[in-house]
Amino acid sequence: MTDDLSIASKLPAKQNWRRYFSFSTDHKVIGIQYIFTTFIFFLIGGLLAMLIRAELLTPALNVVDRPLYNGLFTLHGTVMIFLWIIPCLAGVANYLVPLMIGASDMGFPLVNAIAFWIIPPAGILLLSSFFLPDGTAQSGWWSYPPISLQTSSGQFINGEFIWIVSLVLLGISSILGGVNFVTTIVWMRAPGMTFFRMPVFVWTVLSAQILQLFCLPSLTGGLILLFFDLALGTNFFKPLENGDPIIYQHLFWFYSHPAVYVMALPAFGIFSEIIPAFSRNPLFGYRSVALASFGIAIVSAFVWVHHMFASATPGWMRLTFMVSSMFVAVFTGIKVFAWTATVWKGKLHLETPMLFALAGVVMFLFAGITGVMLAAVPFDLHVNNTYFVVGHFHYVVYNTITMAIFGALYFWFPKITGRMYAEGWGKLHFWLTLIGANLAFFPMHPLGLQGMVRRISSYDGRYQGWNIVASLGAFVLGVSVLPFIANVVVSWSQGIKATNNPWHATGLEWVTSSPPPVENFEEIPIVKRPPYDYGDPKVAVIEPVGEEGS
Ligand code: HEM
Ligand SMILES: [Cu+2]
Repeated sequence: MTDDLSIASKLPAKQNWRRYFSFSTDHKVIGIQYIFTTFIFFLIGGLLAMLIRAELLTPALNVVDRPLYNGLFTLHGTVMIFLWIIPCLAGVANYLVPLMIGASDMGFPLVNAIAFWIIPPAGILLLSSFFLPDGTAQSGWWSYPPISLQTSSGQFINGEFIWIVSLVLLGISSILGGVNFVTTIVWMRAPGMTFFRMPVFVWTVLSAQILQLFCLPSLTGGLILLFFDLALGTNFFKPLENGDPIIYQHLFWFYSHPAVYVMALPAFGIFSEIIPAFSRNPLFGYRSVALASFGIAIVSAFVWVHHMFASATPGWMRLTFMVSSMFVAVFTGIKVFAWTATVWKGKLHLETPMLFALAGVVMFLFAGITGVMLAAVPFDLHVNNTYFVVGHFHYVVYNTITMAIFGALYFWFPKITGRMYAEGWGKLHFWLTLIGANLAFFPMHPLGLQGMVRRISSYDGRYQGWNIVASLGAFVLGVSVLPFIANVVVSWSQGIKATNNPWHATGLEWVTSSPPPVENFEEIPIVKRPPYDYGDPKVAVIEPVGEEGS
């Protein structure tokens, strides 16, 4: 394999770990800052989950007290969604999008840095509420009024106040990021990089970020009104004062359902890059997969009421949103079909990124089936607020999206660090994750069907069997990150040097050096053909400046 190209002759900036702790406007540094920071929050969110699972190992309340248990699940959910998955994928996209479209950086590098630097203080602020005398917010990650507006003593709730402020800050960060991604993808593509020559990952980021820009203001607006009710004595959502708490649910889910696809679309993009590379086969149905991203984004903006079937929703609304929700399956089905067809005709190489991607797709299928079940109103009314729902969404957020993130981190590790990771440790990480995740989250489905309600710290003894399995699985998941951390730390400093394109993958990021130089490419490449058509991007995609127009 000789991947050395003249285009990559510019040496990467001196590898100095200190720059990752400084204020930089290089999208690659910012991407790594995002990934590193959010991974710390992932570990913290995971620690909260371990405490939850320790409490649920036995039916009685014996590890924490009730208010603390409420705080644990509230902050676990909030941290995992708003400080792990959404910003971590923003970090992966930050690193990759400019490279993939042949740009030297993001459109607004300074805004990019500001969007990142909002996250650490917002996260620390949120977690600091554990040290308040009356504890953290306790009303779950939705923060529904009127519960979020009450304490046992009826006083002003500091934890809830902090929760709202940090969520608004994180929302501002996401909006800044969204503006930047959309601008960059629309305006900064290299000459010849038409929309239908972009890698599918870029399509998924574009659709996810447009969706985010469209929907996030609704949540931010809702949170500000909630803040007014909490701190300034207004009555928007207080039922006893003629307010309407259901309006909050609409404002909340108008963003928070699409948020699932802000997270899932880039994960689908990652699958669409990894699976062809390790099948040595172009992605089947590129155009359909690319366009299905927009299909998913559009449909998922109109399904939010499926979270409110049990909130005294009128019949016509239930019916409409049941039907629209099922449409999501059409577009995700297109993608699953394309990945299957790519693997079907391909020559499989089962290295760690591919294992994570394949397992992620299979478990997404399972999550999709339980999702369609939940979209059916009669079924949803039956299992609403039970562990069936918790099981369903952890198959999405962990077994699909977190798996995709790990796949991405292994896949682009050589590009990011210039070194190979250790395959054995990667496989160990994969198997521990696969076993742990299924042990932890599968049992939640039978538990929910049997009637175990979510957000309870003690439960009826007949539920204990499956709960022991789930807790053991959670502890396996806790251990599973250790080989990953060891692998990253050791391989980053001592791994075998990586070539420009160790996986024979397509896409402009594999044409430049590993790691890429400061402005990504020696000169901005001119794109002649879509990379997914060919096995070797350096031959197919790039032609030197001056030969355009043939
Ligand atoms: C280490 C692996 C994880 C374990 C063992 C775990 C476990 C749990 C459990 C047992 C609950 C239910 C608590 C209750 O209702 O009393 C829960 C809730 C939740 N989890 Fe996880 N989880 C994990 C990872 C994740 C990840 C990666 C996400 C990403 C988004 C996530 C998001 C949530 C959310 C949103 C809730 C709902 C919180 C609420 O009810 O307000 N979890 N988790
Ligand atoms: Cu939803």
